Amino acid sequence: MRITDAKVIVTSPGRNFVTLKITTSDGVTGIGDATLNGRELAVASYLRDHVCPLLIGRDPARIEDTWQYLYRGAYWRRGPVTMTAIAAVDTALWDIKGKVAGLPVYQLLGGRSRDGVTVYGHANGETIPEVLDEVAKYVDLGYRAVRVQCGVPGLDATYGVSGDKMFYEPADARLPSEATWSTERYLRVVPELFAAVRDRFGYDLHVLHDIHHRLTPIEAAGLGARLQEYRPFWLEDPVPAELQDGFRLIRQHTTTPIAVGEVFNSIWDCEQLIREQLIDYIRATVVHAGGITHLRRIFDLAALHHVRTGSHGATDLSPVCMSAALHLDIAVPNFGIQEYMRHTEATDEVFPHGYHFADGYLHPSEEPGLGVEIDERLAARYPYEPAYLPVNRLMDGSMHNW
Ligand code: KDG
Ligand code: MG
Repeated sequence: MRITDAKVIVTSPGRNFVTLKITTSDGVTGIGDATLNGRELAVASYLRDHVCPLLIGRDPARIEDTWQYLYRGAYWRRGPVTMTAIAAVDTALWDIKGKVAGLPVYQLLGGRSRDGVTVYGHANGETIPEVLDEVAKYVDLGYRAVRVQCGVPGLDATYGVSGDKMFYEPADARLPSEATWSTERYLRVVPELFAAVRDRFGYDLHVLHDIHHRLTPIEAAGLGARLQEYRPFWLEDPVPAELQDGFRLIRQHTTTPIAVGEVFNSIWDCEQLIREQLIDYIRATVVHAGGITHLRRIFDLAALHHVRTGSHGATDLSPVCMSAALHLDIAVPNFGIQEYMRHTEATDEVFPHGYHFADGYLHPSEEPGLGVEIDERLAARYPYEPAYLPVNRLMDGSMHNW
């Protein structure tokens, strides 16, 4: 069997998605997510212009060899564009392998390690009482874990707080919108938020929070120490993670668990963080960290160092990525939790899939392969729409991290 076609499909059913579809000489098809929010067309071009021509005639069964070919063969290693493109090829090849074997991909990864994949949803609001009402909705839906984000008094817009509660979409403008940030104000409100959540919902619910790269290590250390009594499940992305050493400072001051990795694209972004046990959860994803093959390598390294998984699962990761993530989540020994932001109905129609939510868990599809397809006719009805993530400035106008 040989690869006969590799096609890039860009569609925007409410938001942009890039998908790679590979076809074999036996007529088997596989798909992989290649969406890089706000930079979608760079990956589409990398695939179309530099990867698809190399796939034609290759044996689709040779997943590891193809991964190494694209990684080593590019000469320019790593980076989000390259690794997202490699991920799409890798994911599509796992899909094909599962279909050829007649097995869901998780069976090829060693089979189930658990019955379901614990997921967390996003509860957010401008005010703390609004957040509490949102948490209640998730609890009613059966969620066992909820991320809480609230507006910061005095700031116009805050990361994680949205108008549409169920389908939060941060890439919301044709040019980047500008938000302002005050660490001092933020640090005042978060302990109040946690106190209120624990007061109303007790300690059985897992409560998570995303700092979205905005603090320095010592600020994050202080916040972790303050929140410890409310037992957060994790604090996510406390600081930008280019400087892996920075996390040591956080560790010296708090036992609040730390999660990081949604912007990582290779094992080298987290090698020190994992090896020195500076984090508790690794949030790298199938789509941005080199596919199932490379993410499993990261998860295996993590397992050796008591680090559990907690993959990113925002709306900009397509149902193809979510399907692939669930096959890994159900199989790996060190699974922790999976983020689950629901996609809109239009997105679900373009990407019909077999995974489903029940009682706080997601369950991967039992279909051979990944259990997700793309409806190309429908996809063609939603042309690409330029959309950027916001940028962030301090009160005095300096650029900050969004
Ligand atoms: O594209 C960026 C989003 O996926 C990101 O801002 C969402 O931080 C995020 C999260 O934890 O879901
Ligand atoms: Mg995040």
